Amino acid sequence: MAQKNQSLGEFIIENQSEFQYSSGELSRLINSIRLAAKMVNHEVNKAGLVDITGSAGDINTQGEDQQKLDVFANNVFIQTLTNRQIVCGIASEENEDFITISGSDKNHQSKYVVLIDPLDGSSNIDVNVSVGTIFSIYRRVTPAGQPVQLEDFLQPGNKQVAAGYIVYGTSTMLVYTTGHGVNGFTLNPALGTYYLSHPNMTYPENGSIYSVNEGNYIQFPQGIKDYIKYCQKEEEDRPYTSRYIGSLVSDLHRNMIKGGIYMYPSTSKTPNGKLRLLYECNPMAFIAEQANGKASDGYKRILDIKPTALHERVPFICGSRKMVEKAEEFMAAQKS
Ligand code: AHM
Ligand code: MG
Repeated sequence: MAQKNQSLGEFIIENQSEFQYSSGELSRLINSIRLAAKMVNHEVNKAGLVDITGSAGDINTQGEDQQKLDVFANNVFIQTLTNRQIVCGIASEENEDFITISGSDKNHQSKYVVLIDPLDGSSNIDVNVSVGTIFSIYRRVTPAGQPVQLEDFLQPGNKQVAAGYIVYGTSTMLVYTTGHGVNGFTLNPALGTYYLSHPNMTYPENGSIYSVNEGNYIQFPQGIKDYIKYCQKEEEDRPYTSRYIGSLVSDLHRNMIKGGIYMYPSTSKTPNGKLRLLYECNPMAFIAEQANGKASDGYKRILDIKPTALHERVPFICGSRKMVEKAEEFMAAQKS
């Protein structure tokens, strides 16, 4: 039973049995992510000092290379997961190809693969705006004991066993699901411990916030244009408020708490939108559904899409259930 103020470590142990395979492996994996996220958080919080201590590409005072934060985050997550011998493969938005965790045969016995966007929205770092990490975990489909294959990563989102995000914001929060609802933990930086602050998070069924890059408006499909006009129309519960940070994790986190819809549709220049199915859309869609929300490409459920490539992109509409359904109605009305 989730108790407010419980630490994440306690929560993981207590809820381990909820997971159908319950060997403790998944719990250890989430624990590793928690640790890596603390290291990234520490670095993100110092980002404003870059101008004082030297910028990426420089050598710092200790004679170490300054890394760009997204490269740093990528390395931290990969190294933490690799060193703990907890996964058999990792795919990252930052890497062209997936990584096979090689070494002893014991490593290959691991059943899980992790897909990760180590630092999403990293263009926001220079201006002190929140960024995030997104992760997604699957059981491999090829036999354990062998090197992982591409098919272990190209599974539809409905096969995820866990997914989550970390938002490095005014506070740092880790939010995740193992398919039994969504829980949010806030980091107490003085103690270095995450505490359960948002038990059983749910999207309000309806909301009044819409989040979209309206600079792309003229390139949007007609259905999205019509839906945006609907959001802006003066009616009993409208116009809705427009809020767009341009940092997926923060935009979705706010909308989950307050009620809202996030859209990154196709544009005439980018027919598949911008966001990546495996690293961004699937984990966020799993969380949204677990929180009574909905995620769609405009016509169908994100989690049912069968991926064909690691870095595949997809139009993404995610948020309060009734709002996403309304956007889908507008899309359907324009479908030729
Ligand atoms: P990134 O993975 O290169 O950081 O891009 C993803 C980000 C999301 O966080 C955000 O929602 C979106 O890109 C913003 O894109 P745009 O600036 O085109 O609105
Ligand atoms: Mg990203």
